[in-house]
Amino acid sequence: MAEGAVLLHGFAKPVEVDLLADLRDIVEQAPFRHMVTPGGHQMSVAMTNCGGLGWVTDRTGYRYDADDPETGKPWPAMPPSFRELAEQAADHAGFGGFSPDACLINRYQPGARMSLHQDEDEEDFAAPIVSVSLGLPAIFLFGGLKRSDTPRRFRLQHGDIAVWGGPARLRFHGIAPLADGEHALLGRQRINLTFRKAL
Ligand code: MD6
Ligand code: FE
Repeated sequence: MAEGAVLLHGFAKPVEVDLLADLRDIVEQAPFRHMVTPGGHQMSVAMTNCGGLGWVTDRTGYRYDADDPETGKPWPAMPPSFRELAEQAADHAGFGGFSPDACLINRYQPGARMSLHQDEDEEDFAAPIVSVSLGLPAIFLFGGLKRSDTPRRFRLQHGDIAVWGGPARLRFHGIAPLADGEHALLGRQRINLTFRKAL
């Protein structure tokens, strides 16, 4: 996609059944919820997390937290199926030694979108981000280092993994409003797993 940003088509397909079984367990312990931004807007994307740290937003700001604010309990552990896939994808993309401590799980229903943003809440920008797409296809908006740079558009399909780091780590990006459809395994939704090293 750009220097430091690689799209691995179908990379997650061989383990889709394991991923979805583990996802079901996570969502039972930490259900999807629509978080509120510091500006007071409820996000159209529903979120949960697994791993030692989870990304959260509320009226006070964005942060990583070891506990789910809804339950007060630690986020569910990152299952080996998730961790191994993320580490292998990073390796494949040329980022050896990636060891994620956070996995943000996004659920898009038709019409949900993610406006252009930078992933900048992590301590260390040396580690890449690994982003797994499952379910309905989406249009990934991939911009530059300035908000005003016109984004390019990439189609992300079930099983695709985007890995980006190095010179691409702070590029603006987002997801266009999800088109309606029906996916054989996931129905009317798209799930995105985003692995990061937060600390
Ligand atoms: C999504 N992804 O794919 C939203 N961020 O649903 C992201 O915000 C993202 O895909 C950083 C790197 C890759 C991503
Ligand atoms: Fe992002």
